[in-house]
Amino acid sequence: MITAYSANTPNGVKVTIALEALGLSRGTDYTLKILNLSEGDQKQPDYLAINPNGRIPAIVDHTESGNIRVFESGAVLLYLAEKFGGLLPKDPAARIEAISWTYFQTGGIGPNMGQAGYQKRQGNLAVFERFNTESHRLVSVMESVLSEADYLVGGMFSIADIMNFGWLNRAPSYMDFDLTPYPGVTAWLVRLRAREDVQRGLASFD
Ligand SMILES: N[C@@H](CCC(=O)N[C@@H](CS)C(=O)NCC(=O)O)C(=O)O
Repeated sequence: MITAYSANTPNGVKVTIALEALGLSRGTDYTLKILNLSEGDQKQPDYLAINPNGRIPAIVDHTESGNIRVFESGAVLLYLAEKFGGLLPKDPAARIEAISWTYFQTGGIGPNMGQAGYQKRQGNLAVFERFNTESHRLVSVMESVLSEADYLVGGMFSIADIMNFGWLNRAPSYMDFDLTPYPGVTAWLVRLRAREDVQRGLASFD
């Protein structure tokens, strides 16, 4: 049994989409605990014992030999993919490519889009522009792949897609990100949104 700690945010939806895509059922295979971020649930001592960084998502795997905590969305998805045997290509080169796109998201897309949206709302337009420009550069890197492929890696839906989908799906509303120059990324978003596991993962927070 897995307990997932999350919220309806670009990082939070990754874990519920992954759990659903791996065929796990809410209530039977996993429990979802939704944290109220504006109330500061993520900074409470009981949650800091699960994620010392005080952010969502995180999971606890209640195994026979004890509880295993996993924090940082990339680590969570990698753990789930390895444990349940899906969402990662078997071929070693494609597997590490999927992990590379996972780091690409946590080191690039996430921080830059997060800052762009925040600075826009604060009215710091020069700072927004800096993060917006870098976000566009990063999405153009995704476009270079997705203009010729349905998924980021190995012709299959993987953790690489889920990691980046969380942010790309929200970017237009979160930071007024214009997807028009990226038809491959736009088609990939449409493809992913049409999947039932993605829909179930997104609906977990309704
Ligand atoms: N690098 C982290 C980022 C996690 C993160 O920033 N989560 C946000 C929600 S999208 C959060 O918990 N914010 C609340 C806070 O910072 O107190 C990951 O990929 O898990």
